[in-house]
Amino acid sequence: MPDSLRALIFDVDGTLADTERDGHRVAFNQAFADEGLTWRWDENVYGPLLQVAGGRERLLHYMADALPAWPLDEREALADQLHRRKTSHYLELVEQGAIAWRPGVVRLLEEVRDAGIALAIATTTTRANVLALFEHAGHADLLDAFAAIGTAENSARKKPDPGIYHHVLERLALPAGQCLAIEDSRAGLLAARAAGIPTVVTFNDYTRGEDFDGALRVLPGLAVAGDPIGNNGGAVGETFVGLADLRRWLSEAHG
Ligand code: XBP
Ligand code: MG
Repeated sequence: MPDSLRALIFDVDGTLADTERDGHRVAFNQAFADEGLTWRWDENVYGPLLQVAGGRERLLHYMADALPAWPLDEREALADQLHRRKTSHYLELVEQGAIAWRPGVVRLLEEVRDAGIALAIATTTTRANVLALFEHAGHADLLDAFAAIGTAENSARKKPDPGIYHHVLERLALPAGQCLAIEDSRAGLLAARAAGIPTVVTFNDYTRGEDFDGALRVLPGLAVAGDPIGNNGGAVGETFVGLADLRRWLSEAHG
């Protein structure tokens, strides 16, 4: 079957785990304190900043307002320094167990792996962050099941640019139509769709309400109360998105 599912490509931040509020955001603030800066990104400030993908890019965006008189090269040097520190704080937080998988994620990863379908990652975050998540949130063994792990280091441009998805498709050596992406944000959805990949959105508190036009399905998560995905006959309880759902949705996408 030319259109059958051959690979499932996961975004990381906000999709595999809710990393932003208690992870990246906290780490940015720790980096600001290290540098003697009074900047603090509370949850309300951080939400809109998430529209800018990439931690370094997010810092530069903020600094354009916070330090308007600084020449660009000095802002870039400070952004690099802050981002290095932020990454090291983030890794410490992950090591301390601050970040957990979103419900239903590990179950789906295992089901897809056991079915012999390729797993992949397409993220704008730093590679070390992805590896640490698997190692310290448990399930380091799952890393072996990933045929491609595309991270910030593999694409100069961040989502919504499709660069990271193109990289992952090339590594997988598969056509976009035989893959399915899972994303949590509009920027991620646009990136995957621009690479031609059918995409399921599992939104979170930061991305709820974004425009997900073009998604194959828009869900509150991979494990949801009630029966929004229609695979348990309407019974109330916890329902997990499984491989059968993904296959069904993908075949719908191909008409
Ligand atoms: C989300 C991002 C990242 C993180 C911070 O990536 O935009 O920038 O917020 O990580 P995705 P870095 O949803 O694609 O996983 O500071 O390492 O960029
Ligand atoms: Mg994301």
